[in-house]
Amino acid sequence: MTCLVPLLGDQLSPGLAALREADKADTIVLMMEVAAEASYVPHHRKKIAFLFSAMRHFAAELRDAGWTVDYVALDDLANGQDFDSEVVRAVARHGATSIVTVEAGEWRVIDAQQRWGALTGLPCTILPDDRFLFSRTDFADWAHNRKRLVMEDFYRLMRRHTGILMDGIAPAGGQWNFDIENRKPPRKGMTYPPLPAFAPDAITAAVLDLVAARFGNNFGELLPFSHAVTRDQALVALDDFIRHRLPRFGDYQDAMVAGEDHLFHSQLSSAMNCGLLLPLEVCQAAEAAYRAGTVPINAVEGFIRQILGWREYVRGIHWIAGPDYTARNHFGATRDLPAFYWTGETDMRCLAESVGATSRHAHAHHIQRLMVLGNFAMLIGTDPVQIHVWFLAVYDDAYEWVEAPNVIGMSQFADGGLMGSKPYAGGGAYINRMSDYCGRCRYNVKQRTGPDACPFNSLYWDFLARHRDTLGRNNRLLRMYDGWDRFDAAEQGAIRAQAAEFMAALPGKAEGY
Ligand code: FAD
Ligand code: DLZ
Ligand code: SF4
Repeated sequence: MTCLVPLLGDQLSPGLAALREADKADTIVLMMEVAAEASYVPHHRKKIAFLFSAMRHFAAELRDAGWTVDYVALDDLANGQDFDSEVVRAVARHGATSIVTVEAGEWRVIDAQQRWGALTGLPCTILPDDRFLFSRTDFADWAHNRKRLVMEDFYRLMRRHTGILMDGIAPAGGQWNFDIENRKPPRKGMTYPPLPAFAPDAITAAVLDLVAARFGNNFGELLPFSHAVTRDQALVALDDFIRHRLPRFGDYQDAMVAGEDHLFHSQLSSAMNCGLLLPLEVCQAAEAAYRAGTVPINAVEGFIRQILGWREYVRGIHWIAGPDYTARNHFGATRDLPAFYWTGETDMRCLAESVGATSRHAHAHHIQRLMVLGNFAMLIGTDPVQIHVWFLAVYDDAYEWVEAPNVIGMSQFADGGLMGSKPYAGGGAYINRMSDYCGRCRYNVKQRTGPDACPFNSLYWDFLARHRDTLGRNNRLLRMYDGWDRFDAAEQGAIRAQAAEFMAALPGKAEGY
């Protein structure tokens, strides 16, 4: 009896359900680098390198722990280059009699997993992915019959459910949420602790060569490469964050600073999303620092809310929304994604800085993603599928379960409000308040109209005016519509003309995308 355990690129956890249930003596773990996954969207080169290197290191660690691992590399001559053909080939190679796998984080890949039984004629068990803190079914039960899915309600449930940051039945620090103390703008002259850097070893060096040769034309800078690619390195990165950045995480959570790509963020999403770190241990490490008195409550609560609250919430939304979620288009938006999302060639400094960070690191922090890149795409009426593909391709932490709700739901409001109660639309004033971008921008953030006016300003008002039919009765937007109504007709006309002129001059799609 031989059991085949196909293990996917984002399942790099020693305690994965399929490994827990398996017997080393009669199990073959199958890991597959396949072109179909490396190219279903045009991934950033650093994302591919990160994942392949992490996969290869994980395979080596499994072997050291006594597992038999069959690792199919991308350039293996017989590689069929998709999951289905590799599973079929491995079954024949090893004379497997059953298949056990853990449910993937994307509908597309779950479809494949559901085919493996019929394709091979073997019993195929698909286990739930229990590395999360709330199961798919528990989330569906929570969501059932609720009029609105409010993240804050879910988050409080999760605090009680896990006991994290709880003093008995009361929230630690006497409050559930310390957001009011967070969101400070960046201070001039502030310094930011450097990130730990992990020098590529021989395994990573081979992957970097492979990616340079095979994906040379993909978006993004491959070098320098200093990602944590093993669990041990990811634990070092976690410890470094808790010591050096978590204490000020809350205060400057929403800040943006030119040339500073990390600020006080953890940069742990890529390690968590591929399984090198588990969300529970990350929350526990943060809580331990708070209990030891080295981290203030506003920081630790803000950080834990992102993981215990947002991360679990978006995953739940992804599963209840179903496979058609990424096709939603509440505003009927059709514009092509402007080429500068791939090239960074724009004189809007906020966008150029955010695309630049993305290109350098396959990473950008939350407010760059939400209030610059996502916001701009929504204001100009970008086709949600195109911006979804962009986000899925360019970030090293992007898998559909987490990317799609954030993009289709939170940033584009293309789901009409399943995920959030209002669109995250903002003008230049918000970006100016939270960043130092505007100072050296070619545009004037204070102006709404005229040749130097910040495009975000006219686009913001035009977006509200354009969608008054659908958004005008949203209670959370009434104040914004009051603001619009205070402009006289001439000013409204000038703002809308300015927006129309700007949008007409936007570049089209980047060549090849
Ligand atoms: P920190 O700021 O240090 O936050 C700590 C952790 O909280 C993160 O590592 C992450 O695991 C979690 N977290 C925070 N916010 C969210 C959120 N909204 N959803 C889920 N988890 C969250 N995150 C991804 O992991 N993958 C994505 O593909 C992704 N796409 C996004 C697209 C858009 C348009 C937006 C607005 C947000 C997206 N996010 C995504 C959420 C967030 O931007 C990233 O998790 C965060 O920037 C990762 O950097 P960090 O580890 O330094 O996070
Ligand atoms: C993102 C990605 C890439 C680039 N390549 C692979 C791969 O070659 N093999 C693999 O097992 N997984 C890869 N992944 C991750 C998957 O595309 C997919 O996103 C997740 O497995 C879905 O949960
Ligand atoms: Fe962005 Fe406008 Fe500020 Fe320029 S002025 S950086 S375009 S918000």
